[in-house]
Amino acid sequence: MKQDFADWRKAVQVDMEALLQSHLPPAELLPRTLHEAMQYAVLDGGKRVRPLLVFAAGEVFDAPRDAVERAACAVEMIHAYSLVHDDLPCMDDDDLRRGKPTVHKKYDEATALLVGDALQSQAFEVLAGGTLDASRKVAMLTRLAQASGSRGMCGGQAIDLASVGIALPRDQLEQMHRLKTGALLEASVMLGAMAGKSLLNDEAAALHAYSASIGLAFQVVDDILDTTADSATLGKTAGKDAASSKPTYVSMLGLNESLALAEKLRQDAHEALDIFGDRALRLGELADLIVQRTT
Ligand code: GRG
Repeated sequence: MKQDFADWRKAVQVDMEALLQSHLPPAELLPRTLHEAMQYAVLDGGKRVRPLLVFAAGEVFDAPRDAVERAACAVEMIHAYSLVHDDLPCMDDDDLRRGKPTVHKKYDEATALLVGDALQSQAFEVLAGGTLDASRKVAMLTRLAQASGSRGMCGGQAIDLASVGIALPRDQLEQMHRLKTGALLEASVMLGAMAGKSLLNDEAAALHAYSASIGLAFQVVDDILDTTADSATLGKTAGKDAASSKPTYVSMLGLNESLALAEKLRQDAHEALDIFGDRALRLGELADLIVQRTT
């Protein structure tokens, strides 16, 4: 019988803590402050949604464990770097992340900048290691580079920064989120899949449709939680978007319509998985988690 979802999720989260630790430079290694701050940014915190997506997609395509683990560490390192940089005074200027002082508050701004830079390099080094054949690794490295660069997460962040105080039309708001948050979530799904058996075209299209739905749902729910949850529960400053007059789904559609949209996206995600049958059970459960999460 299949392991209960909550147990599976917990097991992946526990494994990830040890794996991330093993793929980060030891805190005793020079330069000690930088290595300690990298560990501070990555370990002991976060929902590990992106690694969970890698593991779940890897399961659909029978991917070898080591390759899945490396891909999961790589996407989480890229994600952690983005949070560290996003929290800097020149961007979102935040003091609280994952229930702890942000890296620039705990250390200083220069260290936070370097932590992000070094985590990004570390992510690609980890993904380049292991025993998958070289052509597959190059494809995975390229995918992660595209998802995190100017045509992915960084590009989304640039649009976000440029749109503060501007009422972006819905299609442009969606495009911004597709890049800023959606690209790395999709890369997590695709890397898990690419680590396993070769994908058929309709399978790649189904994963793309699934990722698009969960990516948007993730953002809609993030906007909902920003207005309905408190900072202690979220582990980051709540109410930030409204305070900085950022366009959000809640400000655009209202709370009820945003909740309905998140539910519709959850259903779309499940539909996209139909072609995989039971093999995609975990991916379906993760779509539920993304929409029903409270942090
Ligand atoms: C600085 C290049 C660069 C990019 C920053 C991801 C991002 C782009 C900024 C984070 C700001 C933010 C709150 C985005 C909304 C969605 C999001 C990514 C939330 C945080 O992700 P979670 O909820 O965080 O998965 P945990 O801590 O659980 O890992």
